Amino acid sequence: MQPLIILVLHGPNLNLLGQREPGIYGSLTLEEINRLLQAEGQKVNAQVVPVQSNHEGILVDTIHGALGQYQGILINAGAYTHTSVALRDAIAAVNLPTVEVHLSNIYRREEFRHHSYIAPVAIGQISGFGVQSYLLGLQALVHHLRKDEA
Ligand code: CA2
Repeated sequence: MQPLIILVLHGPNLNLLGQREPGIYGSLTLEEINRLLQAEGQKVNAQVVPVQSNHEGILVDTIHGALGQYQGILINAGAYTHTSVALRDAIAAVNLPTVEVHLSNIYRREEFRHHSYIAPVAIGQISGFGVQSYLLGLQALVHHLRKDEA
């Protein structure tokens, strides 16, 4: 089984996890989520490399830099999910298999969160399961990549 390298991208404000709004986003910090993802990755021979930024351009640059370095992308674009054509175009440009995840169920929240610019360029989306959204998203991405390998 070939080792996979997965880029995990966290968008704006997710660095505040565990410190505010635990009712919506849970009580785990981003560091704790990253550690859980790395442990999950180890089980399936995938190295997980997390990056968080509050800046759209840095996220775009990081996606560009992923080409040739990573086999897939797991992304929670945060609020940029609902606003960023630039992130969507970057994902489409690198054409790496990408899974979109959200801690909260974006379809049970305000109307403006119901639309994702990322969804049409992702292989799938998992929303509403807290930290499990990330872990399920990683499993789905690895499963998709291994299927391509076979
Ligand atoms: O549910 C998700 O994962 C979201 O991507 C989170 C974004 C939100 O804009 C999306 O609609 C859904 C917001 C992340 C903000 O994270 C915070 C964490 C702690 C305190 C305040 C914000």
